Amino acid sequence: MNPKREIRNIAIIAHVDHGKTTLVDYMLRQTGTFRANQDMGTRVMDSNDLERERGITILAKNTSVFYKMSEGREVKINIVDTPGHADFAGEVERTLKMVNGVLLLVDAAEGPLPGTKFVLKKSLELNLQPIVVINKIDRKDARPHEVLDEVFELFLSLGANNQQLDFPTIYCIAKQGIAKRELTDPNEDLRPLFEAIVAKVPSPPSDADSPFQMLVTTIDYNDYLGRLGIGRISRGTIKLGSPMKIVHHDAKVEDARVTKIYSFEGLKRIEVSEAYAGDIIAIAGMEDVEIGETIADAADPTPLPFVSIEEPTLSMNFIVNNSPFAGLEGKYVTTRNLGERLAKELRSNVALRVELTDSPDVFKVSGRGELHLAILIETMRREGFEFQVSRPEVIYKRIADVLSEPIEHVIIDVPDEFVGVVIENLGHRRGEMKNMLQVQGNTRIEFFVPARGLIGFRSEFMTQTKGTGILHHNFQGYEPAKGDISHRSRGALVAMEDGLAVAYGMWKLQDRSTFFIQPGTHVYSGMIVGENSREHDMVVNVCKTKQLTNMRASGSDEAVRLEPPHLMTLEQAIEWIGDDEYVEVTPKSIRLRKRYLEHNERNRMSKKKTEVAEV
Ligand SMILES: Nc1nc2c(ncn2[C@@H]2O[C@H](COP(=O)(O)OP(=O)(O)OP(=O)(O)O)[C@@H](O)[C@H]2O)c(=O)[nH]1
Ligand SMILES: [Mg+2]
Repeated sequence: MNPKREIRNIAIIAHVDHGKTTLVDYMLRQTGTFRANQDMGTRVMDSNDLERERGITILAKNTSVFYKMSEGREVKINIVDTPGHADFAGEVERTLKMVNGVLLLVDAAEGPLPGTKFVLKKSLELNLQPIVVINKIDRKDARPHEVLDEVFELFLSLGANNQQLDFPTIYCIAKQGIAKRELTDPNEDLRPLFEAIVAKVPSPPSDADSPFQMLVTTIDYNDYLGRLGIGRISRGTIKLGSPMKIVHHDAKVEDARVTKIYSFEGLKRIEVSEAYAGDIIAIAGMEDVEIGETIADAADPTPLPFVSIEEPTLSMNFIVNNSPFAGLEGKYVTTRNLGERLAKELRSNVALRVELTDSPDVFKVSGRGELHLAILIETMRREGFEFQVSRPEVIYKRIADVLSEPIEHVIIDVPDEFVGVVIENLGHRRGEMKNMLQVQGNTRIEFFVPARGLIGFRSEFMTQTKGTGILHHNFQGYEPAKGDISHRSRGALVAMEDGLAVAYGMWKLQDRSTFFIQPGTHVYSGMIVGENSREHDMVVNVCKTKQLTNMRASGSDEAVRLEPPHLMTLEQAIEWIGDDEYVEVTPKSIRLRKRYLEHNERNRMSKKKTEVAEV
């Protein structure tokens, strides 16, 4: 082992989809992590099921490569691949504590977008060395020079200092593993990028002789070893069995034993017997360690500061399932199951909050956006959980005694013909237009919109722009609360009784409605089976079968031709429901229901509401 081994620690940051994970593939490939002819697949770092299904990165992950410089030196580059989607920005914030430099990827056609601004701001605040990577220069609509100017403007607007403004730029085609110093370079591999990393990113402090100190920035689980604390060693050396202390958030200090130490090599974690300052490692044997806590030498347990992660902006209630179908499809259904699972999630999902409510069956779960919460719900459902969730609500704050709400910075790219309809829609949602310009034949419009107003917007936007629009948004900040924003304009179709939905019963109703279920679906009284074409809710009997006596008289069953139902995804269901409705989530089903299932009770409750409103 050579404690003096050269190390660089970098994070790859960007707006969603600008090519981070793809670039990591080729960094791994070209440094021999995979044999030249080995079929490694694409986006290997996106290793969990939901990441692969959705084609996005959700969790930040570590890897490393050994790069041989042209003069023969070998440098270890620890790489953190981060998610670009705004809802997972908490992952970026915490992992930046591990690195000394960032590769800021920017799509050569799209240019800097809200996500670019957010991640760049965070890295400038931490004074990390940026390398700007203009990626996807192979795109037909690439405009690398303009994009570079826009990036420079962005640095300026974020108050970058002169040294930060002097960032190196590399042009890339991540998808082909090509990097160039100038657009005209004939180069065909990533060498220029690696060279820039080694030359420009400062090596981490490498004081291996002082007492050991490491901030835990990631937690992972290993089936055999339990909890792993991952971070960059700030100083000192760690050896198997060394006496250590964990300094907890509450300043309590606890003895800890190091049972295993891992170093990252490509996609593997390699067991090592010791590790030195500067390197990123995983430590096993510390069951109680949390993100943001320090592992330190027993003789000198001084804690390191953590970054403050931005607060959640959206919350939903997670409620124990009390529908008539409760417990039929899930493995974990009780209050205790739900409470324990959420507590476990809090230990690694740093941007999440869970609060108890007046009712023991209801947990208030808050996150950074709908997708943040939807991914948690989907993960839990796949693990066998069954529960209900309420309509997402934004989190208001009192700032200088003014009620304030979260505002999103929205950027929309649409063909000119849809500009009018988009402006009108966001106007209803209390959006304020900030800017409008032409980008590559499309119109780019910027708005500030209350986060509240964006709930349910995406699906309308896709329909209104016939799928051609592109929508980006990121948290901008809190502003004094805007006025009312109306929600759904259509009522729910509510099943009248328990039973099996049949085509005949549905067919009778379909002129007035869109169904969310197929015939043959088991329904219960109070379950939502579709959307009414009018504003009010309507109780319907979807289980109604044809009278036997009519059977022959009315001809064959061919008359029953049903429109295809609108089967909702989890996210669509969450966006659709109103205040008095829940989404019931089980490993097998996503159902919508009224909060009060019993029709009379529901009417009473809504009457009560009306009465209150009239006072
Ligand atoms: N044309 C072109 N497409 C690219 C290039 N690099 C990546 N892509 C494509 O861009 C899409 C997004 O790539 P990812 O690597 O998943 O992007 P990402 O930045 O990791 O995305 P998130 O982690 O979800 O933010 C994929 O379809 C890639 O194939 C490139 O150089 N040129
Ligand atoms: Mg990615």
